[in-house]
Amino acid sequence: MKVLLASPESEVWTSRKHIPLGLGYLAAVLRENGHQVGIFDSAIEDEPLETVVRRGGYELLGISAVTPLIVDAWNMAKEGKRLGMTTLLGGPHLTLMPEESIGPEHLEVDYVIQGEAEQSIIEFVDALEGRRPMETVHGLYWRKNGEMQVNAPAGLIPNLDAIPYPAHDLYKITRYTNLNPLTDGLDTKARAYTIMTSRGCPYKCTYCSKPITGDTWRPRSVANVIGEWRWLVKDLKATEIGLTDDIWNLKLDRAKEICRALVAEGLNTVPWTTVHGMKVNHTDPELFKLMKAAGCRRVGFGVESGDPTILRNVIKKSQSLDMVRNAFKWAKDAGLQTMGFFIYGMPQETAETMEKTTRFALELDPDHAHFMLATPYPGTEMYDVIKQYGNIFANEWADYAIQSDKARFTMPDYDPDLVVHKWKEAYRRFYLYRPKRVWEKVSKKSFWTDLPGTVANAMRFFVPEKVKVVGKAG
Ligand code: B12
Ligand code: SF4
Repeated sequence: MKVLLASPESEVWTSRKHIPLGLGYLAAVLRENGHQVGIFDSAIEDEPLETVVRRGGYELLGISAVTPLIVDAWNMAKEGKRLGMTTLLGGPHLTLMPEESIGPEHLEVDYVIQGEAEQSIIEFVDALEGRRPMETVHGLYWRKNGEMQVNAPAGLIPNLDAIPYPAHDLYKITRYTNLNPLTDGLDTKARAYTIMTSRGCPYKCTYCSKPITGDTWRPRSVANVIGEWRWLVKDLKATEIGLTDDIWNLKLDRAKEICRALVAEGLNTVPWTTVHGMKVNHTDPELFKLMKAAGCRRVGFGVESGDPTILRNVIKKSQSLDMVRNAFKWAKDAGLQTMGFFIYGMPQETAETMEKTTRFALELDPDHAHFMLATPYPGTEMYDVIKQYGNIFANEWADYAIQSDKARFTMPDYDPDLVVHKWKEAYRRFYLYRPKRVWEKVSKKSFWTDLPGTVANAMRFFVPEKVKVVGKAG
């Protein structure tokens, strides 16, 4: 079958210019099973979908969506139906809310697959071509005689070494800018690929939506990881690599083994970063030294809060402030750039707790700080708590994007205006009010070459908003 796997154009995530790894995995299994497959990533295409579909003669359109992009995905499915294609949706949002897209309001969607789909998509294409009953396709939501049918779930893939490497060769790699200009990218002109060395995470942070990869950590073997890394470096000429695991360093020994193997294989010439962030309590000084030797340039850490009570009881991060301090110190001592992720406005947050977070960011002083507004994704504990005690403002799924600068909910004794104020203030205090930081920014070439972007960000974060602030704001 001729299958086009697609990522919709984002109206909410303008800076995204990185490869859609999940589609690469699906493309690889489809290809391995004899199907003709293409990847259409709207973020970087220079032709309309229609042109690509007609030229390739594609019959099936498989669209991926995270929550903020689901409306874009439905629109793309409408276009697919107009072109006479069968439409299939999958990805994080569809795993959380599969029924929404197969209901009567979305007849543009023919099928939904829930969860990791490397096995189900092959079963599904087999069923479409009449080689097995549709009822036997795992994780499938579909309509039979107008009624919704829900098949048996797919479950997590136990042995990740058994699936092929993502079809990295199908990405139009020169069109991607970098991993993420806001946080992870080292070089905006890089041939930047991503790699996932494990899936899943046993922690249960209350804001984290991990519908796809789940709670069971499943590592790939070191040999399997190194094989893909070698392909990226030697054959595909990667100039930057991003690790996108939920938690690649869960087992310290394995993380060190990967680093040693990168050195032994001479693959440490291409710089890499930890995109999603590392968990601070699974680190030691030796790990960072090995990472540095293995080519790592920058490490990200989920710090989240500077208030121990919010960290322990509200976020349930299972890490202490001292663990965070140690990890930053060890990483800096090893000569790595650091990046911190911080959240503003979790339930129960006050001016005091958010002030502690800002002060903690200033104390840690990472090379890059990424301050985010708390966002209640469906399926998280945070979402359930707010649904029970508060009120979620988001009317549309697009409001769930980090880029929309609005508080997303309110609760008793919680001030959403104050949250936005403290969040923006954190950017100003970290980047604007310190001469060292201002100099770092203006002395970078990108500051001047991307002047419109620079000005837009400055307006967004650095112009103080007029807001009535309740409580003590640091
Ligand atoms: C790395 C990452 C990023 C990086 C991407 C960098 C890069 N170069 O890849 C950055 C920082 C840019 C990023 C941005 C965002 N991210 Co992000 N990200 C991730 C992370 C950690 C890994 C993604 C990945 O590589 N997955 C690997 C592949 C194998 O998984 P997959 O893509 O889900 O694909 C599988 C299935 O979903 C399914 N599938 C996928 N597509 C399709 C399509 C069809 C037709 C079918 C049948 C099946 C199917 O099959 C695939 C193979 O098993 C995930 C967490 C996670 N564990 O997945 C979060 C995650 C996907 N991100 C998330 C979010 C919220 C975002 C943002 C929306 C943030 C925001 N609010 O703006 C943006 C959206 C960007 C965008 N337009 O896609 C959430 C999504 C939650 C949700 N409810 O949708 C996740 C799950 C994190 C979390 N735990 O909360 N992200
Ligand atoms: S935030 Fe990170 S550590 Fe916490 S549950 Fe999600 S993936 Fe795991």
